[in-house]
Amino acid sequence: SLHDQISNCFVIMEDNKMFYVLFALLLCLQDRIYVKGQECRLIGKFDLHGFLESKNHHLIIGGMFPFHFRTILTNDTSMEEPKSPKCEGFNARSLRWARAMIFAINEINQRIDILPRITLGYQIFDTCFTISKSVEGTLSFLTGQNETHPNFRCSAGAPLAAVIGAGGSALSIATARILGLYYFPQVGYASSCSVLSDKFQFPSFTRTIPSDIYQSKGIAELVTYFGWTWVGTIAADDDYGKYGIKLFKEEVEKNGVCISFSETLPRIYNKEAIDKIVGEIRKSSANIIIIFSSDIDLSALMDAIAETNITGKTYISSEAWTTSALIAKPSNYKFLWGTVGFAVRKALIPSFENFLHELHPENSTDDLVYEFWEEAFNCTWRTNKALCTGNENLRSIQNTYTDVSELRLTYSVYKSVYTIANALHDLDICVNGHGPFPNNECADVLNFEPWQLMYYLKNTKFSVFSNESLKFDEFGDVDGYYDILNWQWASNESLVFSKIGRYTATGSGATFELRIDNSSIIWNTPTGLDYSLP
Ligand code: TCR
Repeated sequence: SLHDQISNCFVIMEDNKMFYVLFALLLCLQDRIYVKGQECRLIGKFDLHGFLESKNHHLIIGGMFPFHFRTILTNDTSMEEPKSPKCEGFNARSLRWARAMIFAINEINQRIDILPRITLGYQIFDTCFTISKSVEGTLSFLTGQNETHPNFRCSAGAPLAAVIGAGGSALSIATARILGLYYFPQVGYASSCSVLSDKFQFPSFTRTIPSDIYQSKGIAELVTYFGWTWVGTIAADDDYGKYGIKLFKEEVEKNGVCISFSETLPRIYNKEAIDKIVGEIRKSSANIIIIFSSDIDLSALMDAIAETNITGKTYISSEAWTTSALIAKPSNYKFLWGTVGFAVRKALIPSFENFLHELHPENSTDDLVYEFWEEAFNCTWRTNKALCTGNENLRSIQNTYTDVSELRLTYSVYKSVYTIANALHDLDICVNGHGPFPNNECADVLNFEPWQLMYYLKNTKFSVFSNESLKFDEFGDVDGYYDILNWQWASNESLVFSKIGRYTATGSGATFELRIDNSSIIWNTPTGLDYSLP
């Protein structure tokens, strides 16, 4: 009975076990509403948006991207059927990331040296930068249908090989807990939180972005290098912000650096909380402020600072906002110039710019591209006022989507696709009798189990654009490589991100190296380095 199942469940309530429990409960629930002789009923509907290309392909790669910034809060009355929330705030940067995934898949399908007999399709979902949507997407991937019932795999088209995503660490953690139960391969392109290296909790997670354990240490070394002893910190209220700042503090406190204030950004917009942080920045004599946050969570604070006259502070940025157009916008320049920040490896991806320009709503299966078009060209498809015609040209505008000057996370997405394709390739070229599985058997590329691909994913090694070779350590992590950038005036109305040094952590953190070219830095105070005790 339901009661027995629930009481059995609680005995094993721990970490991933908790998800087994949740699934058991879902199945219990299914039992409860299942009346013998009648059809199964759906107990809730998903509402997921994204891109799908699955026909005539052998395998599918799943992807998750934050095409929107948030879900719309609704007052839940429990008087009607629950509805999956709608999303708002279009995020053009992540549309570029998703296009990089599609671009890489197309490229691999054309190459004869990787998976020559296999073509890949994709299914991409919008996470709206929320955990709930990421979990919806994960369950959808696993069931192969827009249904909530786990433990079935009834995919209509080609089978799903692996999942890319889910974006922010908090989202990937939720996703990885579910996928981990099945040992289902997941490759993160943006989730840098150090806890994801824990293979006990996240056995099937690997990533192409380095763990923040390196970045936090790097920022701490930077602070020590410049002799700053009095700093403030601001963290996003998620795993990324909280762990990032925690590791940073642990590192600098060893070196006698003092923390003047430590603030947390509100998750949902809240004027009082923002004003309190602004007040703290103004009041404090610390002129160095370290901010660990995604650009999405940080933008409200920056908008609030822009309305004040606070200047003369130097901000140290974590990778997620160092080159973000959401933060690096003209209204913020007067107080953000001089910012010094970490950024992940950058690449030029040949032909990618043209591919971005090929996007058109009429060739797309989802409303997302219509929504993007309306924003990009400031027109609408619905009324007669400023009607979009479809003849608008992406080449005529400059926006976050078309900007290919700083392909960093975009490049990380590209590498995630290549990681999966190379693992699949290795699985495919296995010779029976020499394979890694019992009796030296191989797996069949058209019909393998998730854990079999996991074996290859962990062991794959390959190079990208001949100058970067990629391999994963036992924690599914890559080496840490960061550019250190400084926001400098290019003219009196534009800023450039100028490279002033780099930080590398290799051999799973066995060797570190910080290199800074002091003379190339432009500080936003006349005295520059003079930021010591109050
Ligand atoms: N890691 C963050 C999320 C994140 C992000 C970004 C979000 C990173 N970089 C750029 C938006 C834009 C790095 C996390 O949560 O792990």
